[in-house]
Amino acid sequence: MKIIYLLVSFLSFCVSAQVYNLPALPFSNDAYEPYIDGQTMQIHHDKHHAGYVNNLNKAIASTPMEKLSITDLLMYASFRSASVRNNAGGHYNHSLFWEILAPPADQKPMSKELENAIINQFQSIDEVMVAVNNAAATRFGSGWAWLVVNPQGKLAVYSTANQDNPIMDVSNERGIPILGIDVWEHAYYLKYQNKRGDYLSGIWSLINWGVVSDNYTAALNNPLLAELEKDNWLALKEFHKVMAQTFHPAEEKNFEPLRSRSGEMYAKAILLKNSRPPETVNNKKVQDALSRLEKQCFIIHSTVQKPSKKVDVQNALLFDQITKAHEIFHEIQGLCHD
Ligand code: MN3
Repeated sequence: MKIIYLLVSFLSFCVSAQVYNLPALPFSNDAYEPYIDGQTMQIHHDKHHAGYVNNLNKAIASTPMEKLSITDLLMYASFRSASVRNNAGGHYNHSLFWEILAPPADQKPMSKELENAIINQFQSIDEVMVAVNNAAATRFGSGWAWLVVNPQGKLAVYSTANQDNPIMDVSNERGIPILGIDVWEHAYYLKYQNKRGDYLSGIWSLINWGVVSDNYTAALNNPLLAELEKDNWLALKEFHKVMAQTFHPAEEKNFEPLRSRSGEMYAKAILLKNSRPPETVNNKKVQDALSRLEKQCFIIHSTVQKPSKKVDVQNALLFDQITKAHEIFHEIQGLCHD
């Protein structure tokens, strides 16, 4: 009995204490030389990546985020704390980076499927490497350069700052990364110092195109691509933020956020009405709901601006009005996810 109790408490300790784990490097630290030195690999993996994993676990501990997948944490990064955004990104990005690197003798060749796609879009393998290197070389400060599959199923090259990546809604360009190059100084400084270009020339000798090819096939078949397409409506997200930050306090009888931001909410409703929805949801039903939402936000803003001696009565009216706006908003969201 005691053993079972100990076992259960040990297991629950493991589950709650460590949601994400540091993946082991597939090769020894010095297997990546001369392109990346052993000490850099060791510090990069054992210290930097481990730090992202530990801080991510701390940031989500005892919150509903413990139950979300890493892609959920990334996709809605704009709604998360800086700590979740940076550390979930850091963990995801480095996990991908270790997967695609291998000493030349351990690499597998590129698939025909990926080769054809690259030649179709970039003319040659060399050209895609030039495009990624340009993105990496011109990234100011710390960040990443990416080869992604975008929501249209095409290859694209992007770069993002810090530990952001194209799965995140904070990135204007969305897609599933299949190759990522770390251009933080911690990735190369010991050996290359300020010569980012030399690091970028060397790193291609370590890219395992076989793994990148597997990532390409997996990305094309990943349902996340369709989610990214629908999620790529920035005006809807901008409106969602104001709505969430005014409606939820109002539900708790705090009308101050709504009273001070009704003008901003109305302005964002106008921008949303005039924005271009993703192709798959650009239909009459959605357009009609957008018009109703704009009118409803105008009504709310007019109520806020009216002088009123009976604040309780006006708050009750405002609550009815924002509840209606909130319903129309969710109707639009629902139409997006049918
Ligand atoms: Mn790094």
